[in-house]
Amino acid sequence: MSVFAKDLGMIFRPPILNHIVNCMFAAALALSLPLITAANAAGEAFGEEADCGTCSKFEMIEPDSFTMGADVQGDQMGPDELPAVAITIVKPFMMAVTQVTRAQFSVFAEETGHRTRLGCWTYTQYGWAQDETADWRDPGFDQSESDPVVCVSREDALAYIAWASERDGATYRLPSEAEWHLASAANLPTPFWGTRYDVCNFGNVPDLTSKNKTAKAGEPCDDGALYTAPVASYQPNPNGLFDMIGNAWEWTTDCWIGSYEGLPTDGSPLTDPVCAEYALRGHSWTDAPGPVRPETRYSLSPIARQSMVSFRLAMDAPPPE
Ligand SMILES: [Ca+2]
Repeated sequence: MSVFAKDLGMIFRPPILNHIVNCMFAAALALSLPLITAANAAGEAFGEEADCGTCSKFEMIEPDSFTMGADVQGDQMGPDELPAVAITIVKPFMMAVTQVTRAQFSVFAEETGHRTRLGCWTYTQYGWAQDETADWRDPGFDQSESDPVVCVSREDALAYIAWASERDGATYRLPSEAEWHLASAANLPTPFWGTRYDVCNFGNVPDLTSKNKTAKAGEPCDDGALYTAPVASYQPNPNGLFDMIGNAWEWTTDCWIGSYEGLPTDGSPLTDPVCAEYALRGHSWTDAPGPVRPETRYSLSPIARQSMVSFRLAMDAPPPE
């Protein structure tokens, strides 16, 4: 079930009512739902600006039990995937259908004046390097407004989330790593895309397009993208989420300790009040060790920015009516 946050009966706030109304209108159109609630009560006109370009659309992820990691390191598996942890997520949650786009982040940056300290780890003609002139607006390659925003630190992501939550009267957050794992369909016995020859149908990965150009190795297929691709350019995963493999790594809530030791079994994140690095998932358009796998982990300082890193929103599911 696809829904917009605005359609979930969130708390409505007068200063953002017009925006919410617009988003509800677009959501209702998409879902053929009746237009109801706060907007009518407030006497606002519907549909004058049915532009939901800055809203995020969500999918409900149903609860499940699954194992994350392994007790014995297998082929293609990093040592950071040890040990096996039996996870049971008992409540549904919501995951944004796409990564946050440049267009969405631009609105945030313009409205808040949020400053991203210049500098980003970018791909140059000499390989990967810190470019002190690069930032999310200029990550070292051309992007469309529909591409995922990159060169955003975890702190930038949290600032966006706080702003978007206030705007929408919602409580957005990053997903925990276990939630990301479940949402990415990594609990399935085989990759959702089938074989390595098929992964290009489901994501922008290091591939034959990028091999020996922006990636040393590549999957044996062609997705047509050297750098990032517009979000939702490829087929969604079984949960209706786009780019859950490739395009850009995604920040999670979890503190990174280099293993799953002590990972909570209820799907909540591993936390540490003094956390030097946080976990990311999902791969990107460029190299990562081994074939692309949804289980592969990555870690970065919360202030690090890289041109292969983005994020997507998550939130708790609304209580059943
Ligand atoms: Ca590619």
